[in-house]
Amino acid sequence: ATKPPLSADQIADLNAKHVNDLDRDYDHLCRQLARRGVDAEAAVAKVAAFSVAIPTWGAGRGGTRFAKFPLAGEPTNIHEKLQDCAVVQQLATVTPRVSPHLPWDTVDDYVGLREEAAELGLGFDAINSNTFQDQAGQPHSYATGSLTSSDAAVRAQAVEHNVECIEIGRKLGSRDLTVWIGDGTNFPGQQDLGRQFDRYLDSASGIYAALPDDWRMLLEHKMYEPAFYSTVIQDWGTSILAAQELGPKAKCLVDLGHHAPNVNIEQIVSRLHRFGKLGGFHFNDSKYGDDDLDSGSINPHQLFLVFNELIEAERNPRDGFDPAYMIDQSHNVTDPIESMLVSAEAIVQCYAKALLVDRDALHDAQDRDDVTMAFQALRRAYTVDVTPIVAKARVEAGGACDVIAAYRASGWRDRKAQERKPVGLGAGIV
Ligand code: PSV
Ligand code: MN
Ligand code: MN
Repeated sequence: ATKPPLSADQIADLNAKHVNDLDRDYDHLCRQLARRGVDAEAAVAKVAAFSVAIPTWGAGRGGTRFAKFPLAGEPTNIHEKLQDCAVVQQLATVTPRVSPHLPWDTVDDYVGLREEAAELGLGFDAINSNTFQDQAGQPHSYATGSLTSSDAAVRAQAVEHNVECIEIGRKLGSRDLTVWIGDGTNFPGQQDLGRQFDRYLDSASGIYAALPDDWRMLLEHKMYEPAFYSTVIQDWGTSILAAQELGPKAKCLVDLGHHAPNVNIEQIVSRLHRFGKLGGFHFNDSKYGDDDLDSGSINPHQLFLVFNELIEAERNPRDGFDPAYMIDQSHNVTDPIESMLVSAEAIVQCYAKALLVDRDALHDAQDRDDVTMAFQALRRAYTVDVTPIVAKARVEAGGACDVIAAYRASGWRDRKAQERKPVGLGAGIV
């Protein structure tokens, strides 16, 4: 039996205040949408089936390279992080899986960790490997890069770490390995750009060879940082070339913050899908670079347009369509649980809006080159307040009508501030 951290009765009590209003708002929206020929109940069913994984590292206060400001009661180990993720899942009901990062989440007993998560109502999603930092006791440094280092012993160590991540992932019940490397150069001439990529392909094929049949290797690109002159896996072009070279189990992962400014990310989604290579997503938002801000906080329209492409992709599957959806954010100034709650809600809202697009009208307008009506098909869906649809699906799944109010009423963080050991200053900067 699961042992959820919050009391289900308390959530139901809090919901009792809202259910009449919610039903009225939902009925009104259903009637409004029905006039347009849109089925709100179908959207609720799709929303109820949607889920997005949350990152273990998102459960703690993040930091910048300048400072981290700890929060009283924040989790300091994987066990406490799982508890906080379980709180998010209980209230939001769309985040049933957690994505771990290794070696940050190292434990002695992974089978036990899987059982512990299951008791909290959680499973595990993609395993993230980490060869972008040195770890205590590791024989070789990643100062010269990892999978692409000019030093064969360093490359072997980085491959071995990824293979170990797969082994750990099997124990946890994961089926994806996400590989992001920080390798690149800071000076022109520092490395040969071609040979560096050759070394990547060679190392990556060593990892690929260790993948079980039902696993995928998700290649995550990022334009820059920590390397500032060139990055080996810098964009979706390099990513898809590598994925094609490696084989069918290699796919591309799109992190919304990892592109040049103003890049059309929804078009990248469409392109990757066209060639069966869209493997996963890291949701976040950004203003300037890889800011890892809360999803939908800066550009919710972009998030909607991304989901619009994802729905088109789902309707036209190529090579299967099963992207691993995950939040990848750094919560520097908020309670991480609150950020994950509102981010999950923002993601589902954009998905729900994209579900409301009248696709026949859109495709018809596109075929007739009616630019105004094609854009109107998107605009009409985007401007709908889908709060009742999303809340309805959540309450029916046992979650909270108002996620933040319920979380605050639970007193969770204050209780944890009494129980958990304080975080040391400067600890855990990532
Ligand atoms: C790199 O910026 C990244 O987006 C990758 O997904 C890493 O695993 C994560 O951030 C680390 O915080
Ligand atoms: Mn990411
Ligand atoms: Mn990132």
